[in-house]
Amino acid sequence: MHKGRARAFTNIALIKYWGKKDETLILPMNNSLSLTLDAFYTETEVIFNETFTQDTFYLDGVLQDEKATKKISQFLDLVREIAKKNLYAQVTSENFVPTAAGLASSASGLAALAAASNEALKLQLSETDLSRLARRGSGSACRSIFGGFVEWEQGIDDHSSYATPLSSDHWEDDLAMLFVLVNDQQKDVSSRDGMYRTVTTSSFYPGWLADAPKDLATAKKAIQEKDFIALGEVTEANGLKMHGTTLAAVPPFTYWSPDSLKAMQAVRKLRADGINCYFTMDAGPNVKILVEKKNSKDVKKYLETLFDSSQLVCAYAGPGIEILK
Ligand code: FM0
Repeated sequence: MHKGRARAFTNIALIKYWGKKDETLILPMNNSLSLTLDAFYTETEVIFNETFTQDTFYLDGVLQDEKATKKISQFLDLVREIAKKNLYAQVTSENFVPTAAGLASSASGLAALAAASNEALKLQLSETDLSRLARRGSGSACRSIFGGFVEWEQGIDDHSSYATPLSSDHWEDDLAMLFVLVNDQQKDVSSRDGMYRTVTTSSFYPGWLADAPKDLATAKKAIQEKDFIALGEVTEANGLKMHGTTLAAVPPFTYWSPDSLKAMQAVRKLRADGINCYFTMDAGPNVKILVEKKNSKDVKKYLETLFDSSQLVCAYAGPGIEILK
């Protein structure tokens, strides 16, 4: 029996990954940049055993169906290939997210599974190797191997596409990200399907691609200079551009709900009142607000006048993967 356990934290992109140039290897169309956060994480245990006759996957105590297990199995196939061992596994994952957040994260999940597999089979993969491996499970997972600010270099092949931590003199410790958890009845288009539809059909996609490298350079410069306004402005602008591409997809779609717009409006109002904060969104209706730690209480206080306090979660910068005993 070979057993490993690991924890990985979720990350939120400030410069988004949106579109693949290789669907199988999960190579992105552009570099992205994220902040790893402490508030949401996944703990995963993986056991490889000679006696197992198939892969099984438990998530939050519930045995998963064929479809959910298949994604895990395909990822484990990569691990088995590296290990040169043909053993089935039992994967047990727990997502630590606030109840009903709708934030079950593939980034923290696949990063934790990569790290737990490495431990179980004593593969001795470096963090860069783990980032490459996690990427094959879910693109954004390659960034969750590391803490703080992280850049995913798109690369041109499997070997050259991986994430690295950005040196920032610990500036991320002065920052916070406030989550506005928006309940929405509507079923989201998954990020995987959404970005595929956008790349293949949206006439706005070339505009996104033209701007992404400039936005990335602006964000990296802002981090170097600890310029919060510059980082916030480019984060908000880049997120809006990503969401703009979905409107021209065929068929068109949007991740925004009325409450997402309400949260965006609140951010603009706070800024007008002199509190610097900026929003971003991913493949769902939740809104994430980047703010300096010193202002996070004021932002939360104002949002509490508009949303239920159970919908608001304040996160700070988080660490990279952790091996659990
Ligand atoms: O995180 O198809 O990693 O940069 O969150 O599994 O590779 O779930 F929605 C925007 C994440 C996309 C932006 O995509 O896709 C970001 C997004 P996969 P992911």
